This record gives sequence, C-alpha cells and structure tokens, in this order.
Amino acid sequence: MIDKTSPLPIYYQLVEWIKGLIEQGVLQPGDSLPSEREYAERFSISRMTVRQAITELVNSGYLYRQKGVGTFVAEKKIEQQLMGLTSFTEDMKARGMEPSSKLVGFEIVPAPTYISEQLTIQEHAPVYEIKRIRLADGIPMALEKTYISANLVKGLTEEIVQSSLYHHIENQLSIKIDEATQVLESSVATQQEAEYLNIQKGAPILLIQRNTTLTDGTSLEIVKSSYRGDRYKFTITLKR
Ligand code: 16G
Repeated sequence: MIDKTSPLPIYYQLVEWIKGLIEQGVLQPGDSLPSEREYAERFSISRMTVRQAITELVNSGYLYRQKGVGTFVAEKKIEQQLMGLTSFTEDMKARGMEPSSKLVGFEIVPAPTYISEQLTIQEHAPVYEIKRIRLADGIPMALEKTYISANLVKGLTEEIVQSSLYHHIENQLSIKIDEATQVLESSVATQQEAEYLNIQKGAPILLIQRNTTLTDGTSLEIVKSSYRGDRYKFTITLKR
C-alpha cells in the first residue's frame, strides 16, 4: 500500500489509498477515521505525513474534521451537470432526492438599482425578494436569493415559492422560460450563510448567479445562489 521506494510522495500514496477505500465503500460516509498515530504506526511513517494527507482529503471534501471528536468520511458530493436550464426541484428529483425549501425571506421591495438594471425594469419598480434555503433529503445544499419583477410574475405566495417556482411560472402562468446566463465564482461562507447551510463560517462556497430570460427577451429572474463547496461539484461537457 505504501511503497517507500516509489518516487511518489508518501503523503500522496496515503491520500490515494484512503480515497480508494472511500470510493470502494470500505469507508462509508459518517465513518470515523483511525487517528494520525494509528496510521503513522501502521505504515511506519511520520505523523506529519499522515496529517498532510488528511488535510488534503479534508480540503478536497472527502473527509471532514470535528473539533475535539475526530475525522470522518464526508457524504459524496452531488454532481451537477451544467447543461440544460433546469430548476433545483427538477435537479433533485432527477437524482431521486426529495427537494424542499425553507423560506427565510419573502417580500415585495422597490428594486435596488443594480437589480432594476439587470431586470431592465424601472428603478424602484416592485420586485419579489425571495430568500430560500434549498434542501435535498432534508440537508441544506444552497442558499438562494431571487429577484423577480412583481409586475411580470403576479400573485406569488409563500406556499408557491416553498415548492417549485419554475413549475408555477410555466404550468400555472404559462410563461415560457427560454435561456439563462450563469456566472460561477468561488467564495467562503459568511456567518449567515454558515448558519443557514449548517457549515463553518469561512467554509468553501460556490457562488452562482443566474440571469434568466423569456423567449421574447424579457428578463425573468436574477438569482444568487451559494452552494456548499463540500457537497457540490459541477460538470460541463465541452465539445470540439
Ligand atoms: C435553480 C436556479 C434558480 C431557479 C431555481 C428554481 C441555479 C444556479 N439556479 O436553483 O435560478 O430560480 O432553480 O427552482 O441552478 P424551483 O423551481 O425549484 O423553485
């Protein structure tokens, strides 16, 4: 397992070995990892080397540390294809998970200037400001702040936005959603994001901004989503 004559660094061999155990299911999500001392003794390597390997696995989301308790195997990341213009509800259902939303803000406000500009509506025109924690099988995955023109999409209720916004827009209002531009950025969790998403302040976050338009070019929504970096990875297929 650990080959001291190999040109591969020992910490790297340990990383690959532990990854293998996780991928084969020998180590399951929630399992606790042997201590640094146990690994060090077992492979006759230094504790520093073990620590380096564990830190790398924590940083890449395979493991997580709990202060004073130990190191554990993390849940598998959700792999999201960036292909079609889908909703959170559709994405979760497609992978057999139960989507839900916890509403943490829902009001009609005068559009802030940067929002009215992006939605191409009059400055201070009424917009819905919707803040939702999006959950999959009861686990918080993302925090989403949505702006939608209240003159375009009328009659939204707390009940509607607690289930699927896209479903309501398309099926109840017969508004045809066409395309979206998405910008992805890395960030770290603020205190509030950490509380809502049940993660540590400063944990990695993937920020996604989606600007969605209708077939006639009207701007439908400006959405800022903060996805948990430890639970999500995004895949794009590139053709040449
Ligand atoms: C996704 C979209 C968001 C859209 C929402 C509708 C991203 C980054 N964002 O979360 O723009 O408003 O789905 O979901 O994918 P719903 O129909 O489940 O309410």
